[in-house]
Amino acid sequence: MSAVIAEESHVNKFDIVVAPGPWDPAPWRAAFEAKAGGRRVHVWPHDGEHLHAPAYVICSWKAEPRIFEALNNPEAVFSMGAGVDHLLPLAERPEIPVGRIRDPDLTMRMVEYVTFAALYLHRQIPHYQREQAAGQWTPVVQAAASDVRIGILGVGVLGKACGLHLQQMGFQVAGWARSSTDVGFNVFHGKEGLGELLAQTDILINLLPNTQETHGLIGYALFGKLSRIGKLSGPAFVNAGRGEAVVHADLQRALKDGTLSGAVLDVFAQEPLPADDPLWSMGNVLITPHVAADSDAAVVVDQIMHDVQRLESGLPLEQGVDLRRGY
Ligand code: NDP
Ligand code: OXD
Repeated sequence: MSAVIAEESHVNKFDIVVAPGPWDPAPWRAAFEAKAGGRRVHVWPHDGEHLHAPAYVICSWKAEPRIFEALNNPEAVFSMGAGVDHLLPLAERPEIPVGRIRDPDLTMRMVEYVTFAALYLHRQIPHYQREQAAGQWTPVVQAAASDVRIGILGVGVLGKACGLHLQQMGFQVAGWARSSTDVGFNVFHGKEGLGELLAQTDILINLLPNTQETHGLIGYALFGKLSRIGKLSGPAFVNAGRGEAVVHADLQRALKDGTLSGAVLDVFAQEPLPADDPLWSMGNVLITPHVAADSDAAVVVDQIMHDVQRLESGLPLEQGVDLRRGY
C-alpha cells in the first residue's frame, strides 16, 4: 500500500459506515476507529439503520442489500475483500464510486492456499491419508512437477500471482481470461480457448469472480473436457474463487463417478456448506470454510482510509472497480 496522503484540515471529512455482514463487528469497529483520523465511525446495522450525516462512505462485507435503501446516498462504497459480487446491485448506480482490496498480503495468502492445494493433489496426499488410516505402507509412483499441467481460470491479481508461483516450482502453467495476455504464462481466451486449456490440464484451479458470465460456467461437461492422459490418477479441481461459478450437483457427480479424481474446495454457492451435503463425506474431497485468503483488518482499513482521503480531496479511488464490467 502506498503511503497515506496527508490529512488536510480544510477538506470535509466523511463519516465511515462499517457493515461487516456475517463477520464479528467488534474488531472492525476497533480497526476503523483507530485509523479514522477523527471521522465518526458507525457500525451498521448495530448503531442504527439510518444515519444523520452530510456525507458518508460505506465499507461492506456481504451486508444485507437493504443497507443501500437505508443509506442510499454514499460518497463511495468499499468491499472489505477482493470480491465485489456482493456489491453488484450497485452496478445500476454508476455515479457511486466502488472500491475493493488489492493487496500483497491477501494475494500471498491465496498463493499459499493454491500452492498447498496443488501440492496436496500432486503429491497424492489423499492416497497416503487413506493408507495411514489403514496402517498401510504403500508407496505409489510420483510424477515430477514438470510433468503436471495446471490450468487457472482467471489470471487477475490472484490468478496471475498463483500461476507465477506454481510455474517457479516447476509446474506447467496456463490460464484463461477475458482479455489479459501478458501475465508470464500462456493465456487462452473465449469458448474455444477454454476447450484448448482444459484438454491440456491435469489440475484445474478456479479463481474467477462471480459475474453473470461466470455463473454456472463450471459443470459436468467442462470437467469431462479435462485431460485424462496426464501423470495424476485423473484430473482434479481446486475452487478458491466463488462457488457460484460451479454447478454444485455436477461437481458431486464428477467426483463420484471418477470424472474428477479429487478436489480441494474453499468456496460454495451456499455457505456454510449444509451439514448434509454429500461432499463432506467424500474421501477424495478436502473442504475448507472460505479461508483461502482472509482479509487482514489492519491492511483492509489502511487501504480503504487511503482511498477515503483521496475522495475527500476530490481525487479518484486508487482501488476502484467498474461494476458494469462485473468484477
Ligand atoms: P481480478 O478482478 O483481478 O481478476 C479476475 C480474473 O478473471 C481476470 O483475469 C479476468 O479476465 C477473469 N475473468 C473475469 N470474467 C471472465 C470471463 N467471463 N471469462 C474469462 N475470464 C474472466 O480478481 P482477483 O484475482 O483479485 O480475485 C478473483 C476472485 O477470487 C475474486 O473475485 C473472489 O471471488 C475470489 N476470492 C476468494 C477468496 C477466498 O478466500 N476464497 C479471497 C479473495 C478473492 P481479464 O484479466 O481479462 O480481465
Ligand atoms: C474476498 C474473499 O473476496 O474473501 O476477499 O472471498
